[in-house]
Amino acid sequence: MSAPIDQAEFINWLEHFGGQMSSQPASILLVDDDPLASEVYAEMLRANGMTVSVLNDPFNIIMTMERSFFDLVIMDLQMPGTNGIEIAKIIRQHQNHLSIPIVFLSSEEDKQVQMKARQFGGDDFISKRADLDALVSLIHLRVQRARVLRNLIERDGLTGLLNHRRFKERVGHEMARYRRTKLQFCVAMIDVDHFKKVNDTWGHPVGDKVLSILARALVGWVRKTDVVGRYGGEEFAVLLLDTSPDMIFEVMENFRKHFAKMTFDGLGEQFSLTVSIGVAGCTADGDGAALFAQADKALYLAKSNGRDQVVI
Ligand code: GH3
Ligand code: MG
Ligand code: MG
Ligand code: MG
Repeated sequence: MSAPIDQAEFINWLEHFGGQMSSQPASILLVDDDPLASEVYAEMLRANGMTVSVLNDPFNIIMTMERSFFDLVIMDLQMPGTNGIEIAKIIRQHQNHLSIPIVFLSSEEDKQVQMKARQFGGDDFISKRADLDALVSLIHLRVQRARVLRNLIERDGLTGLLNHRRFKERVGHEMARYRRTKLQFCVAMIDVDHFKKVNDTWGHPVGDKVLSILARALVGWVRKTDVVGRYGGEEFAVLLLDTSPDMIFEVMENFRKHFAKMTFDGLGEQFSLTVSIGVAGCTADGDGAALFAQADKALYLAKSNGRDQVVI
């Protein structure tokens, strides 16, 4: 139904605005109980342009993966008190980590064990005796494919923004971080005023174009570390980190004015639009859902007060 921006442009856009594409070094989590051997391996991978974190205690795997983002896990098969297959099972129990590639690295020659490793969520099995070039090219291939898949899963095809589900997850993570760090963050919900008229007057493709321009304008407006999502049809959401409600009010108020001055092309005729915005700041006792509800309520008030305004 909606015409996506073309593939090359989409990739470009992802690279520019936070999608992890080819240009960024692969970030690897190396899980091996042997501190010495794992450091040697890590250094070899670093020498090949990768960012490598080493985890010697496999039981900390989930905590480690929740703290930082990794493109791929390389795991030793034999570890004291557990083994790589058990740890892979644990990883795969978490929805967030369903698609991360897991490569087993082991001196294990037994084909049965190798098969079992694959059965329980391992993507590859590579011998510790295999040469480094083989490992490096395998990693690059896996990382590229995983990045493309992740972008398809997490992003909206029309605008390239994080989709509703992924955006909500991000807010959940920020909530958890807020409880640890007390660094305030805010959410804004942005809804185009009378957008249906755009479709009715100039057709759906013009409406689509407006939405992708609005998406870019929003991304350009906030800091690179802030997060912009497509919340629904013509509704967008922004997560502003380390920001108080007063600050977000001002940022969004300025955006509202900026957007109202933009003009769009409707089959040769110029037109402009306005947005209504609801903002809310995180609170110590609230959760992600409460924050969205509060921003949504503010948006509703902005609409019922006459649109083209920000309500906090
Ligand atoms: P309001 O000021 O109350 O928000 O009015 P509105 O017309 O913007 O809101 P309404 O919810 O009535 O209509 C939203 C419209 O957005 C209807 C739907 O067809 C359109 N829409 C949703 N997603 C897309 C999309 O991806 N592309 C296009 N072109 N239109 C979309
Ligand atoms: Mg071992
Ligand atoms: Mg609307
Ligand atoms: Mg709407």
